[in-house]
Amino acid sequence: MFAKADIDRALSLFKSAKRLCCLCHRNPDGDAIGSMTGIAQLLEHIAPDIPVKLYCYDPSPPMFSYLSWITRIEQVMMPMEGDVFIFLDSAEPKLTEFHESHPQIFGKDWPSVCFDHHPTNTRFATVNFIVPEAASTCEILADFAEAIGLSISSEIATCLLTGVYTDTGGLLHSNTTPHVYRTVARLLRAGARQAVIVHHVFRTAKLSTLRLWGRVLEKISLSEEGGAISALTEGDFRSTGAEYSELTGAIDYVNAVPGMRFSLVLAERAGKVKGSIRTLRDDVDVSAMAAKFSGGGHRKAAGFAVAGKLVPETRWKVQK
Ligand SMILES: [Mn+2]
Repeated sequence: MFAKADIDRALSLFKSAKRLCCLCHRNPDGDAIGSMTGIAQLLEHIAPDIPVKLYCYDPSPPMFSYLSWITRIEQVMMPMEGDVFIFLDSAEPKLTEFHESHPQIFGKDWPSVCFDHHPTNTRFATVNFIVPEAASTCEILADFAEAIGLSISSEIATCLLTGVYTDTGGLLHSNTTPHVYRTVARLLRAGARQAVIVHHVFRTAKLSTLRLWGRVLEKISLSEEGGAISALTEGDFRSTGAEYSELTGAIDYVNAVPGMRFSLVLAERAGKVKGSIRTLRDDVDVSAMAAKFSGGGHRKAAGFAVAGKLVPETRWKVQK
């Protein structure tokens, strides 16, 4: 699955580092957090004497507090000479939000290794493990550990299974391949705490989240193009007391309306409108729709962000 030359290069980069700096995308999801805490602990075995740092622009959602190493994630980063960066689940530098403050770490002159499953990955790192067929970055890391003959501890398995579960919607999305199930089997055998993950990730919701999702659902409208569309203003977030990150997952319910070509959830955030698009259909490519707004993603799940705000539009017609 991986080229031996890439594995050798990555391992020698890991072992030659002064510090190993793991970095995932901002607004981290279960795959970003799971892959970052998972690789950090694998690196401890690969290069035992080298300090491992974990960075994310935004704090981890509290639901992942059961993961080991979660408290070691820092939001302020100070790259130093000799650092080797490990990028997780990030298709391009700007998704980490460190691209403007620390552009140097994304250049070919700075040694780095990237693990990612997004087909839009720009291969910006020195060594790239990009596997678009993988449903999650955590799945790639499980294979990487196997490829280099590392056994996975129960703690690491819990981190990796978290990403496998969240990026497949609890093994329900169409990206849930036989290989995903094989990975799940391996991680469970390694002692992944499945019940803990299910409880925290799928069976726990704050009151503000439920109220926000209520807004999403009551505001669904159907467009002439066959889209189920909902839109949340900053006022919706204010009045429900929900954070932007609490929107994650709501779109799956919008996507449940029968007969639609796609679903779209728009949300205002800090002068931008962010859009998430999903489809259940094979003949619709939502990453192409997102690309029209300079976004990207997968055929069945994509997103974009444009500057501006949401303005309601009411259409009236005469009924005879
Ligand atoms: Mn992912």
